[in-house]
Amino acid sequence: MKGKKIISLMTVVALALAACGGKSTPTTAPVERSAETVQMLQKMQAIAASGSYMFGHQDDVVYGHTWNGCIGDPAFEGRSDTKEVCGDYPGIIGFDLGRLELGHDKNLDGVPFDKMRREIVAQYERGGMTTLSWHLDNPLTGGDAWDYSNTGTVASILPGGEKHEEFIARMERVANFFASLVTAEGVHVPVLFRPWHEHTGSWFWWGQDICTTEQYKALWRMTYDFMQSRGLDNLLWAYGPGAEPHTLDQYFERYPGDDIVDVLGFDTYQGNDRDFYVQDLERCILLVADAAKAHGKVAAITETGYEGTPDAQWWTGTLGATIAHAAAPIAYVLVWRNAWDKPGHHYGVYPGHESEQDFLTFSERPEVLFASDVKKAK
Ligand code: BMA
Repeated sequence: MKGKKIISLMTVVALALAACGGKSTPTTAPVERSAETVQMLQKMQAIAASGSYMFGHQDDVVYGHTWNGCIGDPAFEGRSDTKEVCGDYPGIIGFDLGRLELGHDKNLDGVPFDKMRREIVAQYERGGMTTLSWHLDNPLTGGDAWDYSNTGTVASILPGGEKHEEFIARMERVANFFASLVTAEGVHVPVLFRPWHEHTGSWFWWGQDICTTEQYKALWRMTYDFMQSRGLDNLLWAYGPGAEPHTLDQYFERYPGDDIVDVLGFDTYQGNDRDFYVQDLERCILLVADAAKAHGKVAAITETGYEGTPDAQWWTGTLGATIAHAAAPIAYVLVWRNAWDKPGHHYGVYPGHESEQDFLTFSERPEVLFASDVKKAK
């Protein structure tokens, strides 16, 4: 689809108005980021520059290995597997927006969006940060995010595509959620949005072999322009490929542009081969740090982990040691979720896990930041 025109701001605004009824505000004026959003980015820059990094955990406060805080039981309010081990919440917490775009009240993992909103505000109020991923269903086939059966999916939601208007309505729901992230004092809570992730692999419908470079870039641009058109002043943006790129050219092959990206990340997981992971994690850290330096962005490990963490020394011996050895500025490392309903599908720590002591040691390292450390960071 080379040469296909990117959607204009005016078209987006017109479509957004047509789909209105939500809480975000259509605007044609350039959106200025709120002071809090600018501060969040500056804090990430400062953390990375100081040689520290935030510990991050997906879904940390909504459920844990043995509990589900999504059933409305007040007994689970404030719980966190991380806090139960080390006494503090992660510096950055991740949540996933998948199915918000469909108007569902819960995401693909059963997390109610009302609960997610409250937890995003609570994380902000305790001084921590939030990042949001989006495992969204396939808008053409109706399958899930992993349904890459139709290589026309991305084209179908771009301007001119058969699903474009429907997709605009889906983005509207996401924009309304962003607009609803407000404290009791009226502060718009800033969040780091990380859409269209792991696109250098081919397991999502927006992946490498499923759409063209031009389509992928247009997808990003359309998403960004739409959120701008809704007047959102609380968004930072993360570009997060997988571990596939080995060179800066490969890393930036589908990069949508410096003007719409703040954080450069990558996702990689440990499998059976520890040595491979250690080498590859370090290689990716160095690559993303180079990329960030060259483009004036913040680097991060946007997702990692070792499913089940079957290694009692993993936190200091593998993760912490590799980050220390790379000695490159990164703002955070985020490990994936501790699913309460999938035995063995956990990446964080929890009381009683074999790596509990080691996590405690890791958490006590001055460079590893939790929510109260982030609150104090300048
Ligand atoms: C995956 C797994 C899935 C989950 C998805 C979105 O990596 O954890 O179980 O549905 O992320 O959170």
